[in-house]
Amino acid sequence: MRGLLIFLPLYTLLVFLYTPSSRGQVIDRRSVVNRYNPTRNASSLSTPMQVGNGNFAFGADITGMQTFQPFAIMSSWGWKNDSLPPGKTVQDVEQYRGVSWLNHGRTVLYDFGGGNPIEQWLISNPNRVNLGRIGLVFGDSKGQTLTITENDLSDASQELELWTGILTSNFTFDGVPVMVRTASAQLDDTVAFTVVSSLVEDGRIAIFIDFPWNDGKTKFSAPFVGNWNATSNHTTTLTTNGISTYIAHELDSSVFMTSLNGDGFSISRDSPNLHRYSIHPSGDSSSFSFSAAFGLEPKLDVQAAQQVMQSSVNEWEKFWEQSGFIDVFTDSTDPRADELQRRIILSRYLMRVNEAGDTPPQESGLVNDGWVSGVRMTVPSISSFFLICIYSNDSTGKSIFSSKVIPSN
Ligand SMILES: *[C@@H]1O[C@H](CO)[C@@H](O)[C@H](O)[C@H]1NC(C)=O
Ligand SMILES: *[C@@H]1O[C@H](CO)[C@@H](O)[C@H](O)[C@H]1NC(C)=O
Ligand SMILES: *[C@@H]1O[C@H](CO)[C@@H](O)[C@H](O)[C@H]1NC(C)=O
Ligand SMILES: *[C@@H]1O[C@H](CO)[C@@H](O)[C@H](O)[C@H]1NC(C)=O
Ligand SMILES: *[C@@H]1O[C@H](CO)[C@@H](O)[C@H](O)[C@H]1NC(C)=O
Ligand SMILES: CC(=O)N[C@H]1CO[C@H](CO)[C@@H](O)[C@@H]1O
Repeated sequence: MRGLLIFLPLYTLLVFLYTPSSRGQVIDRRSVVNRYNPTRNASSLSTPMQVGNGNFAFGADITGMQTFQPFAIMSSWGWKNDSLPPGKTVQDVEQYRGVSWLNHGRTVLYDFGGGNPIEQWLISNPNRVNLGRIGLVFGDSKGQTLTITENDLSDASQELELWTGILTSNFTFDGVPVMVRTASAQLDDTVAFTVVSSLVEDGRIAIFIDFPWNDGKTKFSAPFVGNWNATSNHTTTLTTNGISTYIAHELDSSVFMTSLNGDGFSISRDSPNLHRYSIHPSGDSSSFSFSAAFGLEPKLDVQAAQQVMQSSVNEWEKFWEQSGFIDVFTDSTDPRADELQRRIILSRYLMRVNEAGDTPPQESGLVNDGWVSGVRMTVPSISSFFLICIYSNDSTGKSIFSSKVIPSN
């Protein structure tokens, strides 16, 4: 009886705590998320808009592509080793030893201080490769390609819808409106675009795809990775065999494949000395959809842009709906709540694009190597902690740690 008396108030309290009405109303996640959609009117030179899936990220300029800025396309699997320093062998690399320092009474071997050129080679390798660049080409009414800059566009406005992962970019060129939609597939590493404009119908818009040389020297140069001038140090080869269209990009001993799909198009190499290819829509529609799948093997069944967009909508919605969610903003009277909520939402978007891959990279993200060695095991474990928080959900798919901050006054 005494036990019951003791436990009764506790039991009552628990019932009270778990009564749905006392847990507050369901968070309107969609409106909380989309409140913080990033918008722009010009490219940022330091911070591209990003679409991606954790294993793959694409940085976009104001056109929703990489027309004016060669932002990177990077992945969790796209790595390369530079050739060894002249006269050095794999054995030399394996035998490299850094300095030994006395640390708390014992000798600890560190990886630095072992002497160049091997030390520098180890710093530079492996390096994550910028897989390419995809942008728009503008032409005049006679079909001549124009050299233009971002200043030639007007009325630029861009919005990344965080809820769906779809980036919409509107601008006017030569008095004609253009809309570009950009998204990343979620279950493979494909980026897709839909370009809508009468310029497409008039044959005045094409797409280019280009490939940089990569080596350890540009490892830390995010958001611009790769060297676009060393065209003779690497090769690209276009294959169009009626079933598939793909470009093989070979750098030292690494080969990366870019497989293409789209509404009818023709593709040609701009020049044998360049790694730049032009893709011309062949239909007479005012809309052109195009997708590029990246991988170590050519892909026969590259998802159409429509499928990629749908995959983006489905998986992002699932992510926002089914993972843990924190709403500090709704009903809060604290003026700081809005900014805190904005940072929570944007961090979660960036974490999922940059850190939620099969092997999460260092904390600077998928497109910014940021650390000396290629692999850094401590950081994935820290990242995993955040990922566990982000992905935690109960069996019904509902958040297990939605929370609300009660206004402090
Ligand atoms: C780079 O070289 C190291 C050491 O030989 C090797 O273990 C690794 O697999 C190589 N990575 C790539 C991407 O070639
Ligand atoms: C800037 O972009 C926003 C949306 O991204 C748009 O509403 C606004 O009209 C744009 N402003 C200008 C000057 O283009
Ligand atoms: C882009 O244009 C479309 C069609 O006019 C419009 O629905 C959309 O809101 C615009 N988006 C931005 C970011 O300007
Ligand atoms: C490479 O080319 C770019 C323009 O494409 C230029 O800005 C850069 O200075 C060049 N770099 C070198 C090392 O020549
Ligand atoms: C390209 O190859 C040439 C010849 O091997 C070499 O001298 C040059 O340093 C290489 N360029 C880069 C950027 O690695
Ligand atoms: C991390 C985790 O448990 N994720 C699960 C969340 O819920 C969805 C749908 O119920 C599962 O598919 C995930 O595996």
